Amino acid sequence: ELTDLEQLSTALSSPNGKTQLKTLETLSTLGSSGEQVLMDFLAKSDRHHPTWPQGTAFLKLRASDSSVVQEFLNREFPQGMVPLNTDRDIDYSPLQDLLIEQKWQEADRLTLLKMCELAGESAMTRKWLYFSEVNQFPRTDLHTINTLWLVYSEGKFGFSIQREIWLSLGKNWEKLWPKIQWRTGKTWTRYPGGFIWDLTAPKGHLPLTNQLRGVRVMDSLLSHPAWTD
Ligand code: UYC
Repeated sequence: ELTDLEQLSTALSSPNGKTQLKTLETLSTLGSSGEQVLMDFLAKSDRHHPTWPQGTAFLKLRASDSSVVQEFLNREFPQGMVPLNTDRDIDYSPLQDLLIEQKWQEADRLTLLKMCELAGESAMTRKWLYFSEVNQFPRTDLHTINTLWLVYSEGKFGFSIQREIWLSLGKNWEKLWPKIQWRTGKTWTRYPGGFIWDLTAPKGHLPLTNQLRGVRVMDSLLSHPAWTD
């Protein structure tokens, strides 16, 4: 007969995201025995390919005041759950820090700056991107940025999520905007105050890509080969 904790431990690997989220929430209310299950879950997880339940478990453990938990996190995951792989020597640790702290608006701005850094010096001065620069982004770095957003947002935010929604709408931008709440009726959502800067936002709401100069940058991001191999 399985104990309740064993059942919860098994449910962490459920194929159903809602079940996983509920289980993570339940475990985080059970004190040290729940924390032990969450630590075991992280300890046996694939560190090279973290997914959002690991990120959520990490965030729940991080909020604990237990020194056992804090020592475990400092020892095993001193920088967070996401390996910061880069082909262009970019430091994504400030972005990981902001996302761990759930500072969504600052993380959104830093995401653009890091992509400008990725594009090169002229983009860093310009502070916005050409679609031709986005096309040349290394897959590695786009994966790192996307995984950071996914893992710390319960799987809600990131370019790959926006891409899935966009594909499900037949690549129709006019259908995408209301779906991710970037437009309501005829009204564009105003930056920054109109956007929702927390996890109550609809799936795919963040990160933002300004549409002032058209859809080509967003098209390059969502069509990038990073998402198909
Ligand atoms: N803004 O409306 N946006 C800005 C968005 C549009 C505009 C920044 C997103 C529509 C101007 C970000 C949407 C539009 C500025 C975003 C949105 C418009 C600005 C700051 C929903 C008018 C001042 C970073 C699609 C009808 C800056 C940056 C400037 C800024 C994001 C106007 C992140 C997702 C078509 C005038 N908007 N933007 O990129 O360049 O500047 O003058 O998308």
